[in-house]
Amino acid sequence: MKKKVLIMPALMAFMTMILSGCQPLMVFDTKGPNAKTLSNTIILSIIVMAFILLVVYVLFVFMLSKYRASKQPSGYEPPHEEGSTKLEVTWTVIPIIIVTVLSIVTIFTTSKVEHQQTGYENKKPLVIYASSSDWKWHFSYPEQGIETVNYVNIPTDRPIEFRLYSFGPITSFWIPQLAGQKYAMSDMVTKIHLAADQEGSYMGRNSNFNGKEFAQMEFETQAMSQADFDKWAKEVKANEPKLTEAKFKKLLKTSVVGRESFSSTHLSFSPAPEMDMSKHSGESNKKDSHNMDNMDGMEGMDMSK
Ligand SMILES: [Cu+2]
Repeated sequence: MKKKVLIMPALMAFMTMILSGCQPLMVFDTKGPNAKTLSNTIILSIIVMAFILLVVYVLFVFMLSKYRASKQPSGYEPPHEEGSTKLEVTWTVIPIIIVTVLSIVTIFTTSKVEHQQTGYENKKPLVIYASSSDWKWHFSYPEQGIETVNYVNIPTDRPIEFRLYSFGPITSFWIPQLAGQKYAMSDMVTKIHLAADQEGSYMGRNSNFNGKEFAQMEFETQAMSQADFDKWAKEVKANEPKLTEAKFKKLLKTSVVGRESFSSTHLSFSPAPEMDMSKHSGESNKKDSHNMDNMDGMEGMDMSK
């Protein structure tokens, strides 16, 4: 009995470690509105689950002591008892309420983080294409006309829209302190919305095991002021080499590389799969934004591929 009571806090501590992505509590140390929403949902779920466990353990102790072996004569048979409607209703309704409440919270959270953050509606999001290949991350900035490998710089106080896809197997894009994870696939683009409230360096990684150098698929996300960001982008544009198709192909083949910067993007010769939506929607191949916006509703369908 005593042992079981001790297992619970140990298990909770272990779960916290797992949920925080190994680095203790990183998921709860949020630096942006979307991450904050997700973190609050996780904390609420943990509180609800801890409360359920508490009730179960209290009932467990109560039952054990109330119905423990007593000094009845050996031939004693307890009176036959019919099922209790009151109890049946109680232990059916309570789980339904718990699941309903958690479902509603989860639906609201998911819907909230799928859209632009509250407080940032008036700002135009900065679009960054984040594509993965074995085993690295490519970040293309169409607005700035630059590309980086294994690191991404973003301005603070501006919504960021990452458009994810992959040059190889499915990977998962995850910056724990800024947003939840989302899959990057080879034939379509998924979007992740986030914003950084504070300047700082945040770890990002692939959270979907995809092979030998999976552990190397980390990148640094550096959030800086808009002025610093503009200065950095200008410097990359002026000083770094152009990304040619040959160079890009070679880069895709190399398994592990460090940080790299280029003054042009691969989008010109190797466009993101969102450009060819005809495969998915059956509509003609249009690049208009309306067509791209339709993708949100299609993700469920496409995930089955
Ligand atoms: Cu697809």
